[in-house]
Amino acid sequence: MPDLKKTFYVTTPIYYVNDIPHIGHAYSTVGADALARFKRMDGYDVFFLTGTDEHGQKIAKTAADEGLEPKQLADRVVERFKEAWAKLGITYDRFIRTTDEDHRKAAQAFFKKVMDAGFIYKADYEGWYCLPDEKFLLDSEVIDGPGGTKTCPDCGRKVERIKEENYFFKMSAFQKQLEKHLEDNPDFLQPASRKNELVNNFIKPGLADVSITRSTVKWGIPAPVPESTVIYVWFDALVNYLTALGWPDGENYKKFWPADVHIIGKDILRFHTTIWPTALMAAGIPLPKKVFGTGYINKDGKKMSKSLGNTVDPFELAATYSPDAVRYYLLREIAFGLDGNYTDDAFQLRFNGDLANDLGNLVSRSLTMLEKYFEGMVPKPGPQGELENQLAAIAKSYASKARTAMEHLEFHTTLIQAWELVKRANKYIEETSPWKVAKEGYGGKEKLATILFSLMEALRVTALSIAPFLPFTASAIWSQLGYSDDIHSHSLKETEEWGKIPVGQKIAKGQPLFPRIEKENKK
Ligand code: ME8
Repeated sequence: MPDLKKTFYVTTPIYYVNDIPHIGHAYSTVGADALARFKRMDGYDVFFLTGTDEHGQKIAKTAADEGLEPKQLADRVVERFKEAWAKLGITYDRFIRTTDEDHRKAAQAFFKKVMDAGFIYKADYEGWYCLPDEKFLLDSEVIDGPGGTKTCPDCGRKVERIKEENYFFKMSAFQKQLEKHLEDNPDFLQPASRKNELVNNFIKPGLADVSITRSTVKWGIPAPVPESTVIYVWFDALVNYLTALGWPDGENYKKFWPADVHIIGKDILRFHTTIWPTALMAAGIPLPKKVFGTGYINKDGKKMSKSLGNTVDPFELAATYSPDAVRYYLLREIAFGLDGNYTDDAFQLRFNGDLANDLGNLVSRSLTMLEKYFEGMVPKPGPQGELENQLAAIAKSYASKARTAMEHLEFHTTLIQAWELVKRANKYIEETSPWKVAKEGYGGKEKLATILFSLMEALRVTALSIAPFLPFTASAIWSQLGYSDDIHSHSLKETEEWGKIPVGQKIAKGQPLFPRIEKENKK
């Protein structure tokens, strides 16, 4: 029997190793992880790629400034990324490094393919280069800076004038084809709000040919040409999405390409929607289905930067409060395509409100009552009434709503939907007042059993619903409910099956999931 499972390929940017992981890197990676986990639970065979971008002038310079060889710097920083992702529960299938041997081969083969197709030529490059962005800029693009200098239109930093004999990719040949692709595939570039700006500013005015080698840079993959020159870092980095699948002949390439979504930040949307698709066209390779550009996270309304000293360390936050609190903040507070803000106050509000009050209390109150009234054993319920039907209806409607929201990477909407059940269950406790039923005996033990059974069901469905987003918390709820297997091997479909928790299952109440942050403990 052929394997008929649907496949899903999701990627993050590969991060430069000149910086240690910060909350911006965590943002795109946590988003990709939530999506990968969601799709796995929804029955897809998923390949989730992340990694590091290790070549180029910027890395060479940072390494030299620190008295290291570039590879030594990369080896050191890669460990920081891997540790960070382990702490945040990131379930990548491959961590690619552009210094990996298979990537060197793939980047060279890709270059050669585009050259053999006739889209690479040699010429002089004279123009501007933005080192922090590793980006060539035209005279018309740079901005006048202080003292006759020129600055980068994107990052605002000083650009340098370079003159090199390089190889160029004939991107201009794909103008019409790219425009048509964008028209025919409205979902290719998301969110839609970023599309107009990109098309009007960079595509419609005309695609310029782009230099894809650097003859004055030593740290890179040697280009497959007679001269000794390296492949331009972006023409090397983008190919990582193919390398990871074993392009051109690998089984995974046949299985997973084209990528379902490249998740990236808005800063690099232009590379992913101009050079990348046109180079793929030149090489005769199908285009990814979607490129999703996230917004930027600012700190207290200001751009985060090392020089301003206002970067947020997500791993310190994770160590203090829990990795899931960080994941939840990133996915719930900010709509994935929009710019967002980190503030300690907003973090505390989300933590104390949604996590401690709503979710944490629901779990602890419900399990405490089950221990008290039924010796910690899930009781056989009596007939369902109107209130139970309402709870069940909310639970059953989650999966299809979540699927729709996740198609557009609307993590915050999906979490709002998951919280509908949490909130409704909390209200159900107030409405049914199980402590009164127990004390006054009306409705009898059967009524009490129905209430507690329904609450256990609400917790079961909640644990499954939040599993892609708060994986550690979901596992904790699952084992407190008495399950001994791994919640992450379960299916989204089970959220639609009300009444599934086994009668007689013994729960094991644990520590509070989210102890409130009190003002004096505030960081
Ligand atoms: O650009 N808010 O790597 P990079 C949100 N190597 N996201 C942020 C962020 C912030 N403040 N800061 C960074 C590169 N990011 C290339 C990519 S891909 C083939 C090569 C995230 O280390 C965002 O996703 O500069 C952005 O696109 C990415 O980190 C840039 O990481």
